[in-house]
Amino acid sequence: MAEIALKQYLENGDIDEGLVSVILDLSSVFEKIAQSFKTVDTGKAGSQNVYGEEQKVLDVLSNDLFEDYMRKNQYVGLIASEELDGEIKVDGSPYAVCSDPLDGSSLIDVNLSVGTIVGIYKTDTFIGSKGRDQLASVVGVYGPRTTILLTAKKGVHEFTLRDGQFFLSKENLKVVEGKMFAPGNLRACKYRQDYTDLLNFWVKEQYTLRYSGGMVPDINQIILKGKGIFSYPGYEDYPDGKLRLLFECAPMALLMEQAGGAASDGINKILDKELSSIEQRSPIFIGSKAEVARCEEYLSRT
Ligand code: P6P
Repeated sequence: MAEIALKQYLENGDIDEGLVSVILDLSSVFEKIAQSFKTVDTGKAGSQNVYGEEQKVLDVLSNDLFEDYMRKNQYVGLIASEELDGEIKVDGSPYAVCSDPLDGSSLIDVNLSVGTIVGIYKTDTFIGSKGRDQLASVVGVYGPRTTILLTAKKGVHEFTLRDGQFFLSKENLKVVEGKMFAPGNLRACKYRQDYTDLLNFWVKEQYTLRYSGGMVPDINQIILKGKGIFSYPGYEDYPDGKLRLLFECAPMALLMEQAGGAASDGINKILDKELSSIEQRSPIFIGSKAEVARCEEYLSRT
């Protein structure tokens, strides 16, 4: 494959110049976040985010990079971040960008892969939006290599960082069927026979277990391997589970649907759920169409 740089790919792809500008700025944010792991303390920042979760130094640094670049981008008028309170009006510019700047930050001090999740809309408020309104989803994946999974609703493509630039490494990624599972929140089995039965199916069918505790690397693996299912249900104490609809579930769901897969909360498609609050959480079952359908079937059992 001839080396195609991200900027060239976007400009050749008939994508709005504002969206190109935002995506290129995000790629700079990802590069700097990846660089920070080599030098910055992996410890606690001594502060909490709006959810009362203890922030790591790298959480704050990643958010600062995201916020700084987006505030300075002439096309961005609204931002929201898992590390900030509510949505922040920058100006009247058309694009709205939401992010989990460093998903899975607790995995860094055990040297596991993490990522940055970003959804891009054209709106003046995220409230009332649906994931299907996103114009693009851009996910930074920090593993042995630094990569980007990107969709601007024209398929899903991977770009890899090399010598300070992102180059196209995989084009038109597709998810079909295959026996691989990333089962989250197993503690729900204490209360939910339906989820226990679903897990027993995967185990008895000898599915390959691939769960790292990082939503980004776990779903990145499903998209790159082209198969599998990631599950994170709720249960009575936490009926909506742990993962945020705006910052995590919706951007990942857009990538998965664009790759020919599906994403559901067990009943409804993630991308059709209307956002009622910035911090809204959602159960999520995301992967190949047949596996998501299987989840919905098992989880409809009482
Ligand atoms: P658990 C990381 O904290 C995260 O938000 C996702 O990246 C990941 O999929 C999930 O939580 C892991 O949750 O309950 O397995 O620790």
